[in-house]
Amino acid sequence: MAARHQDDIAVVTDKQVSPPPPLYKVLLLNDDFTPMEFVIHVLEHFFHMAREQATLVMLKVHNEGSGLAGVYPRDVAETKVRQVIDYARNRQHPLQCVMEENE
Ligand code: TYC
Repeated sequence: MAARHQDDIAVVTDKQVSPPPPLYKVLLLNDDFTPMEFVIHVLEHFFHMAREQATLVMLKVHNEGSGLAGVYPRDVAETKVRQVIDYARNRQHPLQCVMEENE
């Protein structure tokens, strides 16, 4: 940030206006083996959904193949994806979680 001094007053001459950082959708993908109750638990625990909303999202994934868990800056989205996959694998569930840029 550039500044000039006029009579001891700092003046910002070229304010940088940055575009907002890109956001990323975190999606859950359907599979034939992960229990529905486990998916609801993941949506409650990692995405802070109420049970009713978590149930609707789980059913959307089950019926349509994918569903939106949340929208976050890149680093948060990456962490969510890793946490969900680690959590599922540690419990022998094949649940898949992916991220894609929110256009
Ligand atoms: N299709 C799974 C079943 O019938 C349920 C399921 C829902 C799995 C959502 C994954 O992301 C998922 N048990």
